[in-house]
Amino acid sequence: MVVKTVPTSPFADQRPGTSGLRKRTTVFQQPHYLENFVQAVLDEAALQPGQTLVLGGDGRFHNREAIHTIVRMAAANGITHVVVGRGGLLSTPAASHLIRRGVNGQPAAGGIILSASHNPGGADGDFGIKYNTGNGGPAPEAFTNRLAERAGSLTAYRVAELPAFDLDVLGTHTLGSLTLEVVDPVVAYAQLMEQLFDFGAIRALLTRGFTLRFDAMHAITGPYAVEILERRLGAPAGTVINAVPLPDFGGGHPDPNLTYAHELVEELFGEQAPDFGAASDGDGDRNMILGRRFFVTPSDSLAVLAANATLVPGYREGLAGVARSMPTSAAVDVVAERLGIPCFETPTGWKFFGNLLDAGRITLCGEESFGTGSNHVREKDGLWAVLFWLNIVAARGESVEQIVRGHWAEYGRNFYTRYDYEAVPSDAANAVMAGLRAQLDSLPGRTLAGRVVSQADDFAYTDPVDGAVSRQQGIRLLFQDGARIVFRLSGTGTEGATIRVYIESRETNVERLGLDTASALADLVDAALTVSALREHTGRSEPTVIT
Ligand code: G16
Repeated sequence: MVVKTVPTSPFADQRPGTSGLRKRTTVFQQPHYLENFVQAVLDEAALQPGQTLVLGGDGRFHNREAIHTIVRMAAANGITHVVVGRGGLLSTPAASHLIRRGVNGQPAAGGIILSASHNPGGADGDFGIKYNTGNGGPAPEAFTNRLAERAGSLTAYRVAELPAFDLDVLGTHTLGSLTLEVVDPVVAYAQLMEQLFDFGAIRALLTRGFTLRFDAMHAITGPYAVEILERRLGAPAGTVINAVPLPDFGGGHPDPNLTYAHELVEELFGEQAPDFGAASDGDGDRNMILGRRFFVTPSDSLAVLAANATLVPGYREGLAGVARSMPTSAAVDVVAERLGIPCFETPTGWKFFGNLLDAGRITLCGEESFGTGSNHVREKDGLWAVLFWLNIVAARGESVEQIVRGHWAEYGRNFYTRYDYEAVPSDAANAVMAGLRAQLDSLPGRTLAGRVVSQADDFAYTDPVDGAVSRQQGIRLLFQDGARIVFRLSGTGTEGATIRVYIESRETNVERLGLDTASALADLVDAALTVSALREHTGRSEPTVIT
């Protein structure tokens, strides 16, 4: 096997964000750009001969070329065993499962996942790459910090000349000292789902005429959803729409929210609406849940799953604890308190749940950004959330809307919305955050939107398991009545900055539980925009997306 050492110049922008390195595809197509970062990952991961690396991506434009390059670099760096999904495809949760489960009972040492998640794909879209460690979860911050330093100082990378190999042929390929195993991307994941959920009850629900629609948005979950929902659970053919993964996601934006999943939303809010609708994102880890003419906020979804977990076989024994990211509404906190279990508040980013899951301190976790998951893998999991909901619907014999309204009646309601201002010039976004930071000391005690600010801070988190500290994770304005306004800059965008404003109020008055979210939160939205001077700093009068 011939190994070439290729001189390279370091790239200053190879610092992973909330979830790996995400850039324009054209940035990744620059000579040596991908290779430079992959070399840093392989150096930092330091796999030993005999250890297994899992490799796969969401199938977006450039996925296949990148997989070929990474296989050749893995071989050149002494890795002897790579497991890759057929066609170079693996959803993010399936990759996490494969790392944990490994092959032949031997867990993998880590995995490389190619995805820019919900960001558009294609030659003009985005591309991304991240490393997951042996627990199946995104590498922790300490790792990604070291990685960024290494990528920023590399002067050469190694790549092997290998015989041609075909990613579409299942089985073992021997390539010099490397064994490349091409596996079916769906089977192991589908088996895991069958272990967790009552497929019999869901099948019976569908047989009784319960109708559902799943929008795979031409992204990775198509084959998974067809196999699980249509083949294993018996939903009619065509239940899964936009089921064929395409390199540019059919020109769409594979983000399962009310704005981008509009085809599904129109059907679920139309005359002939099915009973249940769901969508997932580019790499299959996000989910949106809809009932007939009813939207479930991700924060409420997490709370409902926690409250009903013991109806599901995989969680029948109850939950050790729950966690949510700081900007996620406190709806799940109320459930945790009622159940007498701990509830952790972490910074945004799935990597922060890893230690809590590994230590057995939580079973379920979730985020406002359409992500829910559990200890079954170390990523959020879109289809898992859909199956969890279907299992609950089957067990309770109620509609999605009845379940959520019943939940509000029992636990109170956390009205919740998020305003995103995308592609804002970085200077303007930084000015918004700096302006807020400058007011932190003077805000407590002030009245905004008729409510008294009880605390204002820049969220910092100390990991309860390893003591690692993460600072500057978002500006919080906490109100005496439980309302909150949070400001942060996204760590996943690729153009300028994205300002996220998260707004929440708590309601227990039964007369007001059914209010429309926009009117319930209107005064807090006004207060948020005023106190941050967001319109003045950015010149934006409207957000790009409201969820
Ligand atoms: C990633 C992270 C999530 C995070 C989301 C949004 O999800 O894994 O934990 O909530 O980004 O992050 P930000 O607000 O910084 O843009 P995904 O689905 O994009 O991989």
